[in-house]
Amino acid sequence: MITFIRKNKKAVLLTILIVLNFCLAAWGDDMAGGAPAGQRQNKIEIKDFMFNPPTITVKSGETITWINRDDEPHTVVSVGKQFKKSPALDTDQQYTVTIGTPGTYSYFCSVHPKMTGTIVIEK
Ligand SMILES: [Cu+2]
Repeated sequence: MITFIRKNKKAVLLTILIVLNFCLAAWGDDMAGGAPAGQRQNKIEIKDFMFNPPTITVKSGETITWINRDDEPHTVVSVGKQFKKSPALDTDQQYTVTIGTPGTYSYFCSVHPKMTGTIVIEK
């Protein structure tokens, strides 16, 4: 009986640890976002020389943030110079733009011009 209780205690402790871990992970995610609550996060990850997602649709005035997950530097440059180009982004560096005018915006990485992406701005 005593061994059963001991084992049970271990299981309870383990469960608490797992739940705590989950909470911390969620909290960490929130902190990384940095945007006020209620605002949609439009994130584009740069990984393996690709913009992911390659096409993103956002509402006018919302922010769009790129984050470089590669070890190589990348940039974000509007094909039609419709928004300010980013500096070279090192690993884990971010770049954010806000576009107000609805339309379709193509962009590329000036270091690797084959890397392309599209932003669709809705009203
Ligand atoms: Cu690049």
